[in-house]
Amino acid sequence: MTVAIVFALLVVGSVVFSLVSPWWFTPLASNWGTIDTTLIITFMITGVVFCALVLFMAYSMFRFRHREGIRAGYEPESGKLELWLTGLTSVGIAAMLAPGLVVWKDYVTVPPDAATVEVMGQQWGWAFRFPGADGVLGAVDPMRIDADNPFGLNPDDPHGGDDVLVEGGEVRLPVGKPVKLLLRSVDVLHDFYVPQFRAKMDLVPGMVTYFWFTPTVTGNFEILCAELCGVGHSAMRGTVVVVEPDAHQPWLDEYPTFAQAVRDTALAEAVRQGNSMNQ
Ligand SMILES: [Cu+2]
Repeated sequence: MTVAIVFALLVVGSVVFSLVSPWWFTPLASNWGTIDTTLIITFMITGVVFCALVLFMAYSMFRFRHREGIRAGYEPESGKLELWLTGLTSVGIAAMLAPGLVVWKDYVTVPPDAATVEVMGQQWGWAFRFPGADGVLGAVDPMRIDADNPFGLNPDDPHGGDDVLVEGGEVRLPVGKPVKLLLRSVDVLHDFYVPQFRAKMDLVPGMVTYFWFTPTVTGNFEILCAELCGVGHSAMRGTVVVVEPDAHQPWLDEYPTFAQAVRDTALAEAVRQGNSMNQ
């Protein structure tokens, strides 16, 4: 009897907690409201099933509690009950999965006008590459990655020279413009996640993954790595700053293109050699 009351109170407490809890989704800042909808549908269905099952257990504990002289009947099979339970479970599972299929189709269908930005993850930070004036990202090769060429760009590819390299963990994106993020990892599995955008995707060494979204709110949003990637995992953070469209290009212009970065490196080397000759 006591356990039955505890079970019933557990249900009441869970429902009350869900209704008054201050912990809920962060405010949405992208087009992916449908992802919230699918999560809420799942939350509702699992919540109703949780309440029904636990209340049923409480009822059974009370209704069929031990009483002198009463023996339990043994009924291992009930075709009718199994049919009902199988049917209801199937409907519940389908109701949880079907909306996700619709949203997933949108998630993997990139709008043709989406801008392309590359995100590069490595233990434990983020870097970004914009395709530059030609709109095409230059070819890369992991074997070329070194201190002077952190993105591993192939200097022979004419598309790479105007690529804009953004290091330092902060990237700015224009509000209202769809963007396709191409994700690659230098070392291990990472996962690019901005909670307010809802969208996320793994970075897998050896391949380029992607997802797209449209930022809908200006402001600063924290990038988290959502894949345990080593001792510095929790420090693998960055910032997406969503700005008005006019403010984006001036910001991008502050960063060097690959051609400039190469020239700067060569210049630095020349200066260094010149200094040592003067000494
Ligand atoms: Cu990581």
